[in-house]
Amino acid sequence: EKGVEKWPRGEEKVWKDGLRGVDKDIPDITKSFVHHVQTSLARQAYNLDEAGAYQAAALSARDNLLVNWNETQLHFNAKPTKRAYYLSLEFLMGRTLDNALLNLGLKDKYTDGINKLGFGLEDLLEQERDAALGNGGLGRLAACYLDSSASQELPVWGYGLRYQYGIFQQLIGPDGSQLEAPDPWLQHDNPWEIPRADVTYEIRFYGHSERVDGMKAVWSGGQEVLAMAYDVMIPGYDTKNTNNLRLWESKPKRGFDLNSFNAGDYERAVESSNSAAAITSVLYPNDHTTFGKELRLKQQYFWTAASLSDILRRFKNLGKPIGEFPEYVSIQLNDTHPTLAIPELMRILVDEEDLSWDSAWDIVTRTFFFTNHTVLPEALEKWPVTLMQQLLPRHMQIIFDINMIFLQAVEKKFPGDRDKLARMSLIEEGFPQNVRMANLACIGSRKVNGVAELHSELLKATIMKDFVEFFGTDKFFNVTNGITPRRWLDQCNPRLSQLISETLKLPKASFLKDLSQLEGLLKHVDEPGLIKKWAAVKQSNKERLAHYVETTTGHQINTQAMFDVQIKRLHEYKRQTLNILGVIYRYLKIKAMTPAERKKVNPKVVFFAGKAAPGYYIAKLTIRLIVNVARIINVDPDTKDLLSLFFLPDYSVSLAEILIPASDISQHISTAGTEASGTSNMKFCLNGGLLVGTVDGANIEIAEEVGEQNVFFFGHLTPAVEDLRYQHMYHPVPIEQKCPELANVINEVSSGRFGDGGVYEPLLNTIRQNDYYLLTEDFDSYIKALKLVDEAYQDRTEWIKKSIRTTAKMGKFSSDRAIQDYAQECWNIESNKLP
Ligand code: B1H
Repeated sequence: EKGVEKWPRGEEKVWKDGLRGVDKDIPDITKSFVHHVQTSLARQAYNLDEAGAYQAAALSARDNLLVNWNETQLHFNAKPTKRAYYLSLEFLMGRTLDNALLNLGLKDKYTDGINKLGFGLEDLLEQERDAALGNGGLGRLAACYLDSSASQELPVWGYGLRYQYGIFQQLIGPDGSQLEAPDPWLQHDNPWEIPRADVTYEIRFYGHSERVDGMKAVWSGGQEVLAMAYDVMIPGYDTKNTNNLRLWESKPKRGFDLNSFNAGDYERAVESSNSAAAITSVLYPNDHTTFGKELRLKQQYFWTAASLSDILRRFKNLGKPIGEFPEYVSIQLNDTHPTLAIPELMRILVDEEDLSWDSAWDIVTRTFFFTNHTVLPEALEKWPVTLMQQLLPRHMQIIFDINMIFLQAVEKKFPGDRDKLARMSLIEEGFPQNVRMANLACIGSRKVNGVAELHSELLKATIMKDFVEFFGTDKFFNVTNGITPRRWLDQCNPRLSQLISETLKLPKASFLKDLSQLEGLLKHVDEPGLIKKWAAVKQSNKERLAHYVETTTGHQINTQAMFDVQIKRLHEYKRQTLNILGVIYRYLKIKAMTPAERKKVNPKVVFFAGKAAPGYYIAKLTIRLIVNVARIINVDPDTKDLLSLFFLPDYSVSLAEILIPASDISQHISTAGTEASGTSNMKFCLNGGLLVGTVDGANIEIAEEVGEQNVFFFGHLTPAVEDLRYQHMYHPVPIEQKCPELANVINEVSSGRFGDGGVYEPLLNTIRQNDYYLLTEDFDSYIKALKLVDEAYQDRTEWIKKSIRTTAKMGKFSSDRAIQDYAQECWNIESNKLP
């Protein structure tokens, strides 16, 4: 990438032949595998275990990716091209090998080759650890977007952090509670990254900022650390285009703090080198909450500063004037986490590039685009002014300056509206004063979007209301989230993908690149042959899950039962508590039945999985309750054939890939207006699972696509929520009156039916008292919806038809569509396919 005067050096033909040499060897999988066993792993046939064989297979696949990666970079460097950058603190990538082979179109060849060498590819795939550099939906969305960008040959790079520890490993303790263990995923070799020791930047913290003339300043002193790049190859599907995800690692600057060494203070020098390495050591596991921790702010600045330096260097290689920066660069801010990029670009342009404040602000506000992912108040990022002043003195000055100029404009437009000024200010007054990152992200960006229709409307009506009045509505828009059909159909459910291909008489690549083609299934819905095969695929996926559960927990599962799944981060707003209380209700119901009545019950297996933030007490209590209810009901001879319950520990992308294809029905039951979009809802439906849910997030758009008769909606609607909460606050009605069925379930828990009832009091009290998430309001309609689900499941043929219709209408939810929305509405970039 660095501008060499003439390239290649030496003779071009020799270089090209060399490349073709690699190309030619690609199909020769066994050769490249054996080669890596011998040279990269220094092992031999007789001592190669599955872990080693995975490594060899991965290294061999990596060779293919590298060739494509290099060619892609050359291709896009050949002429000035506008690029987009996706800045995200989270990339929840999961495993890579299977995805790489599918995208390269080499899966069959590898299956054969590896067979010949005495291994099974499926077993080797299981050896890979997930790259779990994210909390949940927001991080997985970033990963899907990278896949779609590469697959559509768009010049998009991701920028993130190379955490030493991904999201924690979840264990379940003897009493049923969640325990957390570290996830040192890099202690195993990671063949999917390329260390770039030559791509480093110095990042400053602390020190002081001195104004020079006017708006300009000099920031100096403090502490400097080094950011080093690691590149992760992102192969497109059915294309040579291979994009890049650049992750930064923090390191002590070489010769770091020489002064301390010279002064003989070896210990201090070592300590500060530890503190440099600490910046990228761990992913914060507090999904949806901000903690104001200094190290997190350090992560955010370290990452945005390194990424911007890198982006600016690449831009400068084009030799264009700085004023044209937004013509070549678009930067998407994945939530407010990278918002410091806004004052950082101002600092570079004003202090280092000598631009006037106004020209700099013009460039900034044409470069950035901001996606909001939640309207929950606890997730709105705020940073204490005092902390920011200390850690980033120059940025704090810039933020104050931006604010002053902005508030003057607001005052001009809405004279005398002091409340409005206070609400729109970048600074929240109080003790301490805080910087409001969402306000900064909004005013520093060209456009602002939410992640589903309802959410984007709520954004405009709530946290962005004043900004809509000020900027006008055009700045605000919607991009409904999407998921990549490569991983979430073809990879996780190869048999369904195959069946679809046969039914549509189309190669897989056809609908995997244009998911709207699934609609072609509609005209086959009534064919008995398809119905039978469709049911058989679901059945085999249920058996695969049952096998997984049996080998990991020892429990046998009735695969004839309906599989009901809720898998997502544990959070009160997602209402796993509603689900588990519903399970108890069902259990008590069956217990009270006569044997004859029990014969009519629809057998059901309920699965939960998901992690709770380590400090989220109520969410952890919910896990404990689920686990302990399971321990009772799974061994109750009266009910165990009709109802069983599993909390599968350590939810991950890889576990989702087993659970989702196996589900008959999945639950997306957030209090209306709280789940911005949800993306697993799309994954279940794409795999022919039906959905029970509230009228929230992307559930609404799914129902619009598949028809309301194919989803099971329940609960109050968003406009009612505010009033209901008000009533709960000021005119509370005892739960026995409001919802006697639920009151009864709660009493059973409380009285110790599932182990020490006292343990759960704090959880139960959230319902008895404020009931902020309105379980008492929605419980009855929830139970009714589940009853409709049971009834619908009785007519299996009709159910399968619903399933086929659901899959058929999922085209809209491809992340390819979502990325096109961003490419056209925001980034103004074009596809460019490698020859
Ligand atoms: C979503 C987050 C989130 N919204 C803060 N907000 C975090 C906020 O570590 N933090 O500080 C981490 C995550 N995540 C999710 O984004 C929404 O809840 C989902 O509804 C949505 O589908 C997903 C992707 O847009």
